[in-house]
Amino acid sequence: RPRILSGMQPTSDSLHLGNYLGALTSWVALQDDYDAYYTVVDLHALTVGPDPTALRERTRRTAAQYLAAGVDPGRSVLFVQSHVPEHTELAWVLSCHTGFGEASRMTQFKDKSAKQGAEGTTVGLFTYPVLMAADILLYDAALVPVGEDQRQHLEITRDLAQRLNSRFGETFVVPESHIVRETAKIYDLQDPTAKMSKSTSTPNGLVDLLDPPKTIAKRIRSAVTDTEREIRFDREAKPGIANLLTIHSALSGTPVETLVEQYQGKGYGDLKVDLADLVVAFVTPFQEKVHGYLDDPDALDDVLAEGAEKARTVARGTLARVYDRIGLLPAR
Ligand code: AQP
Repeated sequence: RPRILSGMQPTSDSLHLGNYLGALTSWVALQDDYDAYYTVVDLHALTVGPDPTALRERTRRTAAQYLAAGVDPGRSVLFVQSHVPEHTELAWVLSCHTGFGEASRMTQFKDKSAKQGAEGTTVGLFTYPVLMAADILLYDAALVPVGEDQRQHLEITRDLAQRLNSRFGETFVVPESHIVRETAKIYDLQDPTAKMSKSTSTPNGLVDLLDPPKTIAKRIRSAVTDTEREIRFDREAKPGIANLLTIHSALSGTPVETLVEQYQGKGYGDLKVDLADLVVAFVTPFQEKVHGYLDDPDALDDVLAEGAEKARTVARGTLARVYDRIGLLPAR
């Protein structure tokens, strides 16, 4: 079976609906047909300067949310990035093949560093995409299920793989991104032209999966829409309604066109109330499962230890291959 890899940063107590619909649902769907590796990328999270206690807690919480969403450790390898030191070792090698200008052009770096200013921006944030490339290339992943915002980082990963392959002979599998068009970008409820984001959304724009259901319902009911009355899918003219229809369709499994027909003659309020019910019906059992996993941290840590063991076996093999190709003297 071809391999896939993906990960999320433990930078928040809860994943949001964008993380879930943009990436996590694909992870769950793909684990039958692929040899899947899913990781909590705690080393990436260091780029935001987290509080140590919060980071440790959020790492477990993120893993618990993968499990609650349906990532099955019997079929997929679930691990924490820092448990596999080969990620940072390969990242160093790749950084020596990444152009300074090339890394400077990454839009996520440009956006985040613009907000933080030159003094607040770390070298870690700058080399973030190189570490991400290492995460992927270490597992010979053929496919990487992510949301639209990661497309550019996937491109640089492919460029690096091809660059080293042409310099040193076949060394890496060149990965493809797997971006589901419909849910590639879930938007902020208060600003439906901006992506829903852990770090930049205002609280009311965000649907955190672990928020109290009442809060979630209220946020959906007060989502920004437009001054018309007609429910139709038009991303340009009606981004708020398009976002609500997208979320509804992804959670209910009803195609957007069918929803539009069903809501003919009804108002925005009807759509919002139904969607709030739908999201609450999803998050309620989800939250119960997450708390079940968090109530038994030993069992959770066992799952992660087993995953790290399996991941390291693959990672060691790839790193040895790379070190050999690039001419590092093997240690006796
Ligand atoms: N709004 C979104 N719609 C669809 N997919 C999304 N993803 C993130 N936001 C949306 C996808 O979720 C995964 C999380 O990756 P990450 O932890 O590296 O976070 P991120 O991409 O940086 O986005 P976040 O979670 O909102 O954090 P911020 O914006 O604070 O950095 C990825 O597959 C991503 O594409």
